[in-house]
Amino acid sequence: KQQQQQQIVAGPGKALSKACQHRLWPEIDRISMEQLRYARLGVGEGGWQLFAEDGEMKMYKREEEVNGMVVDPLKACHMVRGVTGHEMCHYFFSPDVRMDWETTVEQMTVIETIAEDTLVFLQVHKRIWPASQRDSLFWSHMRQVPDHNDRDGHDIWIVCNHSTENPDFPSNNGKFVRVTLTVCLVCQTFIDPPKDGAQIVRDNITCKITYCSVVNPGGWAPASVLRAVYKREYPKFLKRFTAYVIDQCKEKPIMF
Ligand code: 18C
Repeated sequence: KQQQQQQIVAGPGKALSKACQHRLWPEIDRISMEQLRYARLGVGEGGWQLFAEDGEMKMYKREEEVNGMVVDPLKACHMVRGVTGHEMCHYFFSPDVRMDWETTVEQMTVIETIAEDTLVFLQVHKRIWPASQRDSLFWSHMRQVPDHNDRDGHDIWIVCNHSTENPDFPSNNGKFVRVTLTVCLVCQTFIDPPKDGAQIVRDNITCKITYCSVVNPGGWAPASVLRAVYKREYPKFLKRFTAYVIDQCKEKPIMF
């Protein structure tokens, strides 16, 4: 219990998530922290292959199949100037802006608000012809975690999305095939201190992001088509999402 509480406390004066009373909390806490550790491992070991690169954005995958279905894990690293980790995670988590940047989603519903930092989403994705249309049902949790390696005391922000079940929204109900997913976005803020103690402006901040994803298509789909979709959609997502956050933040006060 004490160990669990240490993980939940985000930092001095920061409260426990109100989600900690919920039946899903042990799973949410465990998977979010596992994903944080996994994201922080480098790509030097573990058979990661670079498959897309654009400036500082690098995307790696491992080719994996389960029962003949492609489930290639993906890990992407990027440095984004002018925004903080809190800002990146805020826009990734918030349902209010999901449809502004997300291009794989046709319809999004929040089916449960567990707490202000923990929601359950049902999403219907765009159909890729000739495969069946997919949907996904997942909890999404956002958290600030102290970074013990950062002497300046900047926290890490994480959003973790992980598939769940809900009897009111059964899977494979005849209309859609349900994909399962585990996704995390982990962000660290770096500040280049301005000279003479001047105020920190957006030019002084850089955000290091790591995005990890494993999606199981839930039903058979041709491996070559799936890998082509991955190769097109992941770089498109990361470029579009980071550009969106930069644009949203540029005239706003910095949210540390
Ligand atoms: O992480 C991202 N978004 C989050 C918020 O929405 C959340 C969502 C994860 C997406 C899960 C993948 C759903 C696949 C649905 C089908 C693909 C539609 C493509 C439409 C193209 C116009 O965590 C950002 C997600 C970034 C994009 C991921 C693309 C992954 C493709 C996986 C394909 C799996 C099944 C495809 C089925 C049939 C293909 C022949």
